[in-house]
Amino acid sequence: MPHYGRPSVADIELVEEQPEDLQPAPDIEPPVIALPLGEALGRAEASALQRRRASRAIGVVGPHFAGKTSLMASVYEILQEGVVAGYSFAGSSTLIGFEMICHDARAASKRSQPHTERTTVGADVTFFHLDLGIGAPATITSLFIGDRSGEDYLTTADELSNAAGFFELKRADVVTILVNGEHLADAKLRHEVKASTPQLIDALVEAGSISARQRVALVLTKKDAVAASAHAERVVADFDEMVAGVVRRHGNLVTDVASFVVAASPRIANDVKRGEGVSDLVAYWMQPVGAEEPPLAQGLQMTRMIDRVVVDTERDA
Ligand SMILES: Nc1nc2c(ncn2[C@@H]2O[C@H](COP(=O)(O)OP(=O)(O)O)[C@@H](O)[C@H]2O)c(=O)[nH]1
Ligand SMILES: [Mg+2]
Repeated sequence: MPHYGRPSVADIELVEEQPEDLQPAPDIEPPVIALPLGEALGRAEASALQRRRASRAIGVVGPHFAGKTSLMASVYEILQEGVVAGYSFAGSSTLIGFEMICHDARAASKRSQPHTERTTVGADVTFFHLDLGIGAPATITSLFIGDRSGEDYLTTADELSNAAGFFELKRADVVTILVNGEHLADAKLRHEVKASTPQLIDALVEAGSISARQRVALVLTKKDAVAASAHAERVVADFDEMVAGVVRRHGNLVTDVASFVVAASPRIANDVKRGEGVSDLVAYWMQPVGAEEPPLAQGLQMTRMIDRVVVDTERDA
């Protein structure tokens, strides 16, 4: 049900779900440089591609199992289905990498038991790359999303020197921190999540990995699990408190702090849709940096967190 004058996740999803022939023609010029259809990029390759055209660098941070890989798969997936936050898919040099993680995510959502993920623990950071087009004639911006194994980040709170090496965060336009919603809803794991997330963020700030000129996105993952839990409201309150704490402690340092709720790869059969909330995050990632012209009014507006998790799923019940 669209609410005119008050953009929400529901409106964005309606646009995405239009049949392909109703969507505006992307009118995108093909990238001039032929792209390899490769796996995730290493540091040098990503840097070379980054110099090619306007780009956004995104660092994704979160403990193992928070949903980092699923989130990246979901960004690729929703772009294959249609226009996301005004942007159309215009190419990628990490197509094979995306196809691999999407395959894994689809397989995982059919399994009842969690599986071991593909990311190699201890490996150096790898980047996924997407070219996104907007407007006619299309302006293309490259999006680079850094993926490092969860364990490297888990140890960060203890080892500040480790964080100093996280160059992909230092160079990121948006540092994206994932909070495992399923764990936050779990009575046994809740306290650990509530303690470790702020610790991780403080450590990254202290190490200079999060600094001025950057924006911070806090993302509550596994919305389906949160909505299905008996403690959905408490999870939302806990997450809100975490966000408020980050704003309080680091709001003066960073350019902006925003929060999101996503379901990249839902497993629970409720009203939460696959990829829900991900387009809002993409819109935030793509926001102009520095003196750049804004590509298009995004109309992105934050809904109260509680509405995004609880009311959304109960409204149709
Ligand atoms: N219920 C639920 N599970 C999810 C969601 N997204 C990811 N997962 C599961 O969470 C586990 C960890 O996800 P993964 O993306 O590998 O996390 P990573 O270790 O941070 O890269 C996998 O079993 C995923 O299937 C979601 O939206 N809902
Ligand atoms: Mg992973």
